[in-house]
Amino acid sequence: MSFHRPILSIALLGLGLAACHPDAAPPKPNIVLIVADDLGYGELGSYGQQRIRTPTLDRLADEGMRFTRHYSGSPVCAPSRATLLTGLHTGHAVVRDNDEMTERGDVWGDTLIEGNHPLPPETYTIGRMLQDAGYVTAAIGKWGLGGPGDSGEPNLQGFDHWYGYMCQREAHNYYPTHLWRNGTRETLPGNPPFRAHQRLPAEADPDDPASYAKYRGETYAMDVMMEGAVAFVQEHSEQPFFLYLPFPVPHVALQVPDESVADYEGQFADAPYPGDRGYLPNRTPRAAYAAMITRMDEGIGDILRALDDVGVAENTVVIFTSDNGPTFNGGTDSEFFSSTGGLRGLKTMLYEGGIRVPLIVRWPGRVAPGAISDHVSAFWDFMPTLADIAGAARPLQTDGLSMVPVLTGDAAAQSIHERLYWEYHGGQALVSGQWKAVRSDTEAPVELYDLTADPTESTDVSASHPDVVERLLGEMDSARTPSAFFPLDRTKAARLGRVRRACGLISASAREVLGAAPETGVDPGGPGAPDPTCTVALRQDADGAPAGAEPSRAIREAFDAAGWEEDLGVAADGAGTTAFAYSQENVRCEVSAGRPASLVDGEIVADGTVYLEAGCHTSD
Ligand SMILES: [Ca+2]
Repeated sequence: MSFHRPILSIALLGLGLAACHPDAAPPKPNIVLIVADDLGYGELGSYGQQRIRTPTLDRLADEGMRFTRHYSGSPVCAPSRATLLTGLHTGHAVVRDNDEMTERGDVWGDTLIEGNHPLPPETYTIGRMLQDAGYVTAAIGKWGLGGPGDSGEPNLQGFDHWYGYMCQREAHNYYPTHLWRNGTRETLPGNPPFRAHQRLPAEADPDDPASYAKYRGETYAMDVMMEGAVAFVQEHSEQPFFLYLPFPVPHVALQVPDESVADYEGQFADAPYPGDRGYLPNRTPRAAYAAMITRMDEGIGDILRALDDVGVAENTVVIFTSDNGPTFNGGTDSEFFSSTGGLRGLKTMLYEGGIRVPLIVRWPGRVAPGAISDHVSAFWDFMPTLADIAGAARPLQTDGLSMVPVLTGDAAAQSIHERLYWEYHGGQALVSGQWKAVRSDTEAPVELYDLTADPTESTDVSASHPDVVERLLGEMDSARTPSAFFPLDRTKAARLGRVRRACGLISASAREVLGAAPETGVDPGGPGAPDPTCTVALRQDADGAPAGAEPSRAIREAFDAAGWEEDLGVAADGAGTTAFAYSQENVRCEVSAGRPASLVDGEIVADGTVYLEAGCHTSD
């Protein structure tokens, strides 16, 4: 606790001991923060798991403190990471949902489109906070808060070193063609490109391992990220470091090297998963899922050994948690594994199973080994907690509370949250004392649960406590600020989504026929401008365009194929360019595209351009 240090120094001076301790402050602790992806509350041995082996993390719990009431930032990946890195809950965070930015084109099919909704420039992150406190910082894993070349890149958001998946969609395949090391795209050896969402062909034998050979490569992303984490520890033992490890497992697709599956094969009744619920087929889905977690556990063992080997383990805080609850698709079986530990709900839900996650903290000499705490905490507490651990300046704006008092055995001094708040995809949840209010939609009735008496949220007691419901509803309202990009109102969100997808149709055509990425812009609208709009623009030298390319024709074909109606009242200008408009339900897109006349009548001159300008908006 940094605020005790001056008092200690004065005491030492008074005893005449200062000369023996010229540097009274101990070296700043290193911090390793490991975040699993979709790992449930009940999926570690120390949290009651019976079928999946996690010996390293169980040892970590024995050597540290285990929390029984820790919450992730969101029931899905990107916003959870945003709350962790910025110390703001989803009522205040910039990123409040996964956002694939569909205005860019076929984001799920075109592998050249990477990245998710980016953190804005100059966001104050944990990484930046610890850089300012003298730490060297690294992030290795799945980022999810920006893409190549935009403001969300990890190196622009407080991390000196970065290695991993920039884009969440890419992380649906653990044998990706590439990972990013800082700003460089690094090819992974032996990983051919394939789609991360496929079904087993009808003619394939589901019991034959060879049927699944095409859903893997030679380089398993988790292995090289683990190696990167170990190397970072080995290379930075002389300076305080922050190693942020948002690992992409056990999120689907179910993919893990054979030798790890072999440790589980035959232990469970297992039926082949043909891929009918998303992601990739797997012959032994239960064994594969368990093996993914155990292999991660082994890799974490390698990192802990590296801390021992370079002699910094005693001065390193190791934290393990998960970004949201276990999932329901891709061949997983959360019921079989009791993945939520009996809690209600799964990933994407604001019930406890979607957001309550394991939290283990090992801090030698400060945290009592084997301790268990029911202190209520959440992802936005990491920023002030790490500030205290590192002796960094406290963040000016945070929804979090430092957990250092409870960690260091001074529970009486620990500040308690008056409330915890989440919003996601139109739903809201608020925990206040024993109560939890939750609703799936702002139009839906509020459900009320007494978490003390009913931790599995089995009985809605809203009818018998209307006063509590009224109070918590008011707190939900005051806990948040509006977000233009992530409106709580589902109708508004749907309108924005439709207009962005409409621009995506145009962008995809432009990419295909012109071979270049257009610039896209989105104005999400707001109180003063209620209609969301988006734009697509591209200008390029004719030399760079495919011969005979006609962007207008390609875009028209795309609209026709998607069942849009052309507005025949918009006339072509007849000068080598065309202007036209298409509508579908409440979305209208206006497009100008083509080549200037000097280019189409005869030859193409070198300084000519092809161009595309388009805009879409809702009209109700
Ligand atoms: Ca996740």
